[in-house]
Amino acid sequence: MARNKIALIGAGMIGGTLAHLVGMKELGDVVLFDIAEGMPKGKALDLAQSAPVEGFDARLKGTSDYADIAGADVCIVTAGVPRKPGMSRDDLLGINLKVMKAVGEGIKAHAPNAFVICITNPLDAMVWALREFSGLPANKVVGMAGVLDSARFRHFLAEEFNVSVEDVTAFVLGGHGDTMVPVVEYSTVAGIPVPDLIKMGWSTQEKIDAIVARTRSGGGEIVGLLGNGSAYYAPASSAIAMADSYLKDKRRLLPCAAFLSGEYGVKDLYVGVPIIIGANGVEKIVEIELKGEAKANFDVSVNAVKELMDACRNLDSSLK
Ligand code: A3D
Repeated sequence: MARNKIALIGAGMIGGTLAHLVGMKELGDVVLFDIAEGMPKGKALDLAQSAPVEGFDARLKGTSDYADIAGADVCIVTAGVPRKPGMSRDDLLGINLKVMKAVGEGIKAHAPNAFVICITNPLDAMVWALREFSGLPANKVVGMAGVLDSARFRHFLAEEFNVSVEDVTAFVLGGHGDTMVPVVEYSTVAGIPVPDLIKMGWSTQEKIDAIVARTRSGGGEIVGLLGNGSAYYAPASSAIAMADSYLKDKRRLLPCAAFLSGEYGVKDLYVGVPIIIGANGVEKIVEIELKGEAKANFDVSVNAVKELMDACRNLDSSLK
């Protein structure tokens, strides 16, 4: 049986980390694509030379030619520019929209059957534009944000409760921005909801509120500390979890930016919701009941995504 082929569009910090993870997990062969000359080839060679030490078999190829992504099963898109201190994700819109156009056309021409995972920010607008430019069906194009934001939430909750991260489940929904919605009621330790844990004296409402706020600004905290660029280890791990669920038809239920056609009362836009990822891509959009503050925050988040989409339309008249 032929190995899976995974094309990484953008071979920067996340792209390189993705390639290493694909190799270490033996998910398939890797094509690292970037407009930068030489760099993707250098990274591919370096990573290939880690294979004998780590004991994985994967072909790794660096390229600046879209023809090399032909027949890819999965494309993970990180092409574009990341944030610098003081920049919001939305500040990236103009530059990264042009990048999405080039990438969408490249995927359309060479890998139209791929499952596409977009990571480029501002995420919800970029994944929407990428789908428009690529013309792929909406079930085959998703955005990675919720898995990462939930992982941040899970990490902070595990620290607070002093339990294994493995036993903490959490959901962060809505757009990937300051308006994202960590849903406390659906976050648990081994099935025990966080509000019950507060009643049990494991934490206080104030501490959980502070964790929610820290989760919302979790990306910015790392941007500030790194001083140059944004997070890449956890974003790469998160996208790999999504690719793995698709390639192995695992049907994992993960929060991702998915195209909504009426679910959650929202039409024709991408926003973070729980979905099931299997062999057909997005197999199901799971509608959970959002109440009170979570619902209000979700609506704010949807409006923020709509504003970004309008900004994209103003910049590129081919977007409807
Ligand atoms: P970086 O290390 O700069 O890598 C981006 C790469 O894209 C560079 O190597 C560029 O040469 C390349 N590139 C630029 N234009 C093109 C093009 N037209 N075609 C192909 N390649 C191109 O950034 P990074 O890897 O740290 O981050 C990549 C993106 O992910 C940024 O937009 C970040 O803001 C975003 N990001 C999103 C999340 C989410 O949770 C959604 C988290 C972290 C980063």
